[in-house]
Amino acid sequence: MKDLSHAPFIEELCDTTDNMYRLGWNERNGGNISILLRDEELAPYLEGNDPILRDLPLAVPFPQFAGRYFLVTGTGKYFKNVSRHPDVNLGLIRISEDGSIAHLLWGYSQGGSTTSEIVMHLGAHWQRLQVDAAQRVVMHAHPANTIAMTHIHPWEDKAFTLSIFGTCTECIVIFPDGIGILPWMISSSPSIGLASAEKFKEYRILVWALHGCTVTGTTLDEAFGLLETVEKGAEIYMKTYLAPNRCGIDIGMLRDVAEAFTLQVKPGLLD
Ligand code: 2HA
Ligand code: ZN
Repeated sequence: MKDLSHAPFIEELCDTTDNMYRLGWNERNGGNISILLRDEELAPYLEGNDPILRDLPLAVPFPQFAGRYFLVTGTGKYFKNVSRHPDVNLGLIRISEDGSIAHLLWGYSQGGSTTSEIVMHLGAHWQRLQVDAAQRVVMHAHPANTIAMTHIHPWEDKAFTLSIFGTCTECIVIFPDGIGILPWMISSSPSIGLASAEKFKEYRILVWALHGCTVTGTTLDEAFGLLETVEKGAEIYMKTYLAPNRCGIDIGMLRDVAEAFTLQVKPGLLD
């Protein structure tokens, strides 16, 4: 395997982790990203019979991804450090034939493994690919306002989505398919991974109560933009929800936006 450090997909991931860190979404080792790489973007870096550096067992097997390559942030690694040392903080894995092992081909050069949320990532990739074959990015972060909102708002998909839609006009335009919420669960567990995968059948955006937010996208930019817009809505919500003269965007106004922009709003959301 040739050195991937300057591959375009690594450089883009480094820019993204830098931006996420500077926005305060990924403190310490918080957050994780995975990208399902296309064979053609990886081909220039493969050398035929690339040696497996280490085998990393998966708690839940994903035979449906046998032979597929993922670029994944490492467990315990800091987003703050990814761009300076991509080979330490990122790993390129290939899923084994039976789906139970991630073969490490590059990265995690000072030890370590894939993100602790790998079951959620692989589950989310699989479910979103069934909906849209172009979706290749799963991005998890801890944006403060989104988490804060889950302290004061019911954990209910439709109500949470409408509260965010009510904050600024752009939200319904950017994610008319809404936001799913998972009640508080132990993070990094196979059970939160599998429960999340269920929600990703329906949503591209999943808020984990009292923890953070995960989005899926076709590109890093698209996923980043979703997170950014959810967090902007949550910030406005947190700044205004106690104001006695708060107005907000009501259902009638949301219907007008949906019509003006011919949005594919999730059925039932604006009823
Ligand atoms: O990577 O964000 O959810 C640390 C986490 C766990
Ligand atoms: Zn997290």
